[in-house]
Amino acid sequence: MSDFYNSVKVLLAEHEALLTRKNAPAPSGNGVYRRWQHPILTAAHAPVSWRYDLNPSTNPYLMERQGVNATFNAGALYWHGRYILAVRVEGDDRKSFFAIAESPNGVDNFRFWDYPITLPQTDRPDTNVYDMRLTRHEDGYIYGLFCTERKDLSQPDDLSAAEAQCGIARTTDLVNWERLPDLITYSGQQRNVVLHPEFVEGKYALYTRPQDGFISVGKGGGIGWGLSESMDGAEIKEEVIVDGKEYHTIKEVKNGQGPAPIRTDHGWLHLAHGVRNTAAGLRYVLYLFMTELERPWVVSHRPGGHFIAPQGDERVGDVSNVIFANGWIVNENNEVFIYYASSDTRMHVATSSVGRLVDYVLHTPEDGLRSDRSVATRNELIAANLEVLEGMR
Ligand code: M1P
Repeated sequence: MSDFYNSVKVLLAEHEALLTRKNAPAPSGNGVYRRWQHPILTAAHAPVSWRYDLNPSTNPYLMERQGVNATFNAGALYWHGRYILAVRVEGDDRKSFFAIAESPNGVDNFRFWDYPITLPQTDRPDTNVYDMRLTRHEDGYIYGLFCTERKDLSQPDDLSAAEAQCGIARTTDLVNWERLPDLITYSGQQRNVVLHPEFVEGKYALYTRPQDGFISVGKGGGIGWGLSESMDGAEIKEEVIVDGKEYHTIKEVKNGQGPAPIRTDHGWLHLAHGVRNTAAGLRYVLYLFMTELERPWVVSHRPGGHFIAPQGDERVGDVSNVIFANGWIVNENNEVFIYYASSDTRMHVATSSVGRLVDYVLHTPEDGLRSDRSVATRNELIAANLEVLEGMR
């Protein structure tokens, strides 16, 4: 018996060592943001009590009974001075659920709360839920918008045929969640739906991602925008496209809004993901853009190319070559914590500041959509730099 409890103590000590490991910024960056060296959350960060049965009479071999496969795609919130993530935790059974993890400094020591979120169901239960975006809305609630996935009943013989829609829940304490009816839109399916933090024209404003199919956006796609009178029975009657797909860009196949945008003096700063196809499969990267303060559905700045792309170990995981983000935090010092997941497997952080990100968005050239224009834009930079270097001699 004492052997069993000694083994439990070893498990707990190893887990504690992982959770309290100090993180440090990568030795160099690109001036826009700095990656941090260690992933901030992995499957191994899930509490021992979620995975093992710690009772020697029911689990004499101290086996993991309910494994956790991955922790990724977390929504984020700055909450009473703490850095909060609503993490997509995926069990070995492939089912995702949401769990809150909290850190005192935003870069390490993330620790899950004792229990995952208990998400109430609608009269059509979710088969799977994922990718919660947290928005602290000016109406006083914290909203969690997420993808709810269910079997596509119109194709009973195709066991992969699924339907994605936007589920909605809200809370004031992150513990007790009120489930509201799913968003109604007049597009086939929806994923990557995000609530804007402010009322627009007295209505709730949502970023959408209309899509024809479950994986493929088909003729739909782009980051959409629509207004709803209420979040209790939310309905968007008309969607307009804010930022569409574009041939031969990082978002040729599809794109989607990341977290809710950040209000800055220059406009709304947006983080999004773009997807293109390659011989090795889909490649997901992050990009930034800005929209007008008074008209958040109108793009004012569109820096070309990716902002964060998979690098090194980030390239490999359950769905390789994917960087995805649905959470970021601005603290009282205008520092920005970008929480991104790699390859649908683990969570990382990169840090920057509002000033740097705004500078990046305002001054990065747009994608010229042709190689000769890219060369011309680069030549302008080179010519100006050669003069600077000449002056330095
Ligand atoms: O596997 C990559 C991502 O695929 C989906 O994103 P999108 O709808 O833009 O294709 C989501 O399922 C996301 O969770 C996942 O990380």
